[in-house]
Amino acid sequence: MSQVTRLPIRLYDVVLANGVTLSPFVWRIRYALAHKGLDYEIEPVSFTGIRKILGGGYEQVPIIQDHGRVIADSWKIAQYLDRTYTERPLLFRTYGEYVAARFFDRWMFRDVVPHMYHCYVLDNYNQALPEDREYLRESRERTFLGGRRLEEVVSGREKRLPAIRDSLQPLRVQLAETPWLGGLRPNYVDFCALSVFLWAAAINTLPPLERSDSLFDWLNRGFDLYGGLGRDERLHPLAPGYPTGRPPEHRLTA
Ligand SMILES: N[C@@H](CCC(=O)N[C@@H](CS)C(=O)NCC(=O)O)C(=O)O
Repeated sequence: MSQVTRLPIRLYDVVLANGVTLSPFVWRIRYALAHKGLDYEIEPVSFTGIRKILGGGYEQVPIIQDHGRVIADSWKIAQYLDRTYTERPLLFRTYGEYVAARFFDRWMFRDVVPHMYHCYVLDNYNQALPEDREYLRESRERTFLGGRRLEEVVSGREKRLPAIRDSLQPLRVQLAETPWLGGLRPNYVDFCALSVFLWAAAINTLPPLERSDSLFDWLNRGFDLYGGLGRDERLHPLAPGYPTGRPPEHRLTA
């Protein structure tokens, strides 16, 4: 498809009251689009608004609209982008790379994200668009939290953070060996993992990491990718007193 005539892709994105991207699934698609060098415009939507867009029938973001085609689900979108824009850098250079990314994602969404979620679900609620709050409380308490109140679920979270930090050890060990989870360059595994931290940075009022965490070397490089895709002044620190929105000072003075 010619670059000259191509219209920007529309990316439907659930945002917080401050306009920041919330969903880790949307963050990874923002990385995917940037990796492929595709222009996109964000169409902000509320949680309660998802069912009203595109004629109804959609319940989750990300959704993209590209030349009249509508694609929902981050994995389907990533595959669509590779299939459609074959001349652009691939997200999955082999089928094995796709499978490895899916495997990695399954690990993170089983062994890491739910524990983080149980620390930040109230922060999410407090920072959601006003029209989403009632829906978020009701749906989360009923479907994800076994009927428990958000306040009850997050209670004592500071005591749970050390175990969450420990669960990230496979990332640290790998990143001591290779600069990226994708090896010598970032790939979709990096995008998926960085997106989990961007989700945490979007909402946390209690940073999950410690300033000394070796993960920051990779996180900082990852947030700086594509002109600083992960740098937004509205993001919260991931370690106490260590802003996410700005590149670290040593990089500014380098
Ligand atoms: N498997 C989907 C998951 C997408 C997903 O869970 N999206 C959430 C936001 S993080 C959503 O839109 N939820 C709408 C709702 O709960 O009403 C994907 O990879 O895109």
